[in-house]
Amino acid sequence: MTSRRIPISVFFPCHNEEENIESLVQKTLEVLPGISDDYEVIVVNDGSIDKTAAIVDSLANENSKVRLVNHPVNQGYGGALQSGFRAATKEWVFYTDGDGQFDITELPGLLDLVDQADIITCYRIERAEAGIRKLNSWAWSRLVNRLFKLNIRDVDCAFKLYKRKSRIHDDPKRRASLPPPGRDPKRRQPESHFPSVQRTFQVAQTDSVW
Ligand SMILES: Nc1nc2c(ncn2[C@@H]2O[C@H](COP(=O)(O)OP(=O)(O)OP(=O)(O)O)[C@@H](O)[C@H]2O)c(=O)[nH]1
Ligand SMILES: [Mg+2]
Repeated sequence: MTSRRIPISVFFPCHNEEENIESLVQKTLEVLPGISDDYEVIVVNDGSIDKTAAIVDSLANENSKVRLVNHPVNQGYGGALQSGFRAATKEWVFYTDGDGQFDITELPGLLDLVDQADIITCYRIERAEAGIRKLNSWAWSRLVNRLFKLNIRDVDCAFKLYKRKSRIHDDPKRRASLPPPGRDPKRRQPESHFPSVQRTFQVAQTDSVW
């Protein structure tokens, strides 16, 4: 694994996650010092009617690296993501779901790719979904990929790392060192370079165990 360290904001969209959020934040605070000297953990509480906000408030009082962004009224998952991105202040921004469905200890593995990509988006090796959810998910991914001329294997995977300012294509030396477009059979390598977003972003995909 890389010894690369990055400034990073980690955020979690949360709606009624009183049973999960404390352990997720604590686990994250154990993981982040291993990959960063400059980090923050943001919880976006999206109009929860349980104790999510109170729990995060008390975590924030104990640790200045923890912040609560509060939506008094539910704005939905997309609204919570927007708030998380707006609140994040570090060079790299990572988010995953506040229910702890994904394993935050897999985050350090993504750092292998930060020198080659602006967006590192994971895909689930095993999906626990079945039936209509699986079909919905498949159709949604096809639609998004078709509309935006992308080739993202698992659009819905909530385990993503973004570089705040993506300018690596402006740097000819870095561009020259990147592997050629196309599928790369090795995991944790850029899988493809997407023509429609290539001017702005370099996208890499890697696995995440669910
Ligand atoms: N901001 C926001 N987040 C929500 C809302 N509903 C759920 N969430 C959060 O979004 C994340 C994903 O929601 P889930 O209900 O786990 O959805 P899912 O992962 O597709 O479904 P499960 O398989 O049941 O876990 C969790 O972190 C929730 O707290 C909402 O209305 N607003
Ligand atoms: Mg979930």
